[in-house]
Amino acid sequence: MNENGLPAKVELARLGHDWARERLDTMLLIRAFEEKAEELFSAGRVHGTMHLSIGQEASAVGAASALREGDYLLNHHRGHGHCLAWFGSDVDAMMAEFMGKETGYCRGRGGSMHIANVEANNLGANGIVGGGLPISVGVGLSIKQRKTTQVCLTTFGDGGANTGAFHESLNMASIWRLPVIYLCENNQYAMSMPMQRAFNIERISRRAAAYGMAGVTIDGNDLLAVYAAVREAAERARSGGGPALIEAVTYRWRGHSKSDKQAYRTRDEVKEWQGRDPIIRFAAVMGLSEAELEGARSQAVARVEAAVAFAEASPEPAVEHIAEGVYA
Ligand SMILES: Cc1ncc(C[n+]2csc(CCOP(=O)(O)OP(=O)(O)O)c2C)c(N)n1
Ligand SMILES: [Mg+2]
Repeated sequence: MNENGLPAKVELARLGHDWARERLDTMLLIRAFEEKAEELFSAGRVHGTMHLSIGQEASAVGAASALREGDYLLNHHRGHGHCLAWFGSDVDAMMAEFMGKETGYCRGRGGSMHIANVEANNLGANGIVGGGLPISVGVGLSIKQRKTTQVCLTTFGDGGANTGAFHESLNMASIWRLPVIYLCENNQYAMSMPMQRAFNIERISRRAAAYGMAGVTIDGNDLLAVYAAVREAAERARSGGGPALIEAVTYRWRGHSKSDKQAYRTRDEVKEWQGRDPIIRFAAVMGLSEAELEGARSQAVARVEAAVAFAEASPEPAVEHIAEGVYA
């Protein structure tokens, strides 16, 4: 059953095979991209750090699918999937950014954690936990003053929901009825801190009541559940109904970042969550055979390999331009 009470298969039939296939392909692209990025990082060909969202793909693809071109995205540090699922997504520019090349989204200056695509209203990620939350109030206010029907999707983690910025931002957005969708990707941990030790409530979405906004907890590994929840929130926001808080319950398969030894969780726990793979679950609802899924997976891997070739052939940023974007 999905959020509308419809069996998933009936809901998917309504959305159509092409719609579903596109969503599946985007989830596979994100998975293949991050697996490749991880390999390149280990080989010393991508620098900095990296926060992989492997296992959380349904949240990124489900959310973007429920929105329209022209809407805004404020992303967080675990946001590769959101960038790849967003409007105007370009896997070549994404890989080039990771590899520090001039053809990257931010001309190689941002790297994995700071990818923005302002032309597509992807306003970028933030290295400060909860850092996108106050910005969402500004974006929401701007939309309201311009009287458009845009909305702003703001992503953050369970840890982000325990910052002061979370409380201030949700309160302000609610008072001013701003068209912002707060998508909390509760992946059970903030670095090594388990969610159970950081909250005295079971569901983060309960906090919405304190600010007088709608709040819902959904299965974040179910693309259709994310899609339905974000669509409902977007419809409400576009018609002046104000913000909403969506808690998408999910799990990161990899460590917090590339330096995490993961001493705080067991292999069995990771395995258990891997059994809830959002991609395999969605393919099953689509009724794809194993061979069909493998075919789709190979296409995604080939697309990512082409992006690596593009990035490798791209020039490094020239030294003469080093101060651009630093001084105004
Ligand atoms: C204000 C601030 N405090 C602490 C950190 C260090 N830090 C980086 S990521 C992180 C955990 C974030 O956890 P969560 O919000 O659940 O997102 P997840 O990494 O699980 O996706 C912390 C504490 C930071 N970057 N910014
Ligand atoms: Mg987390």
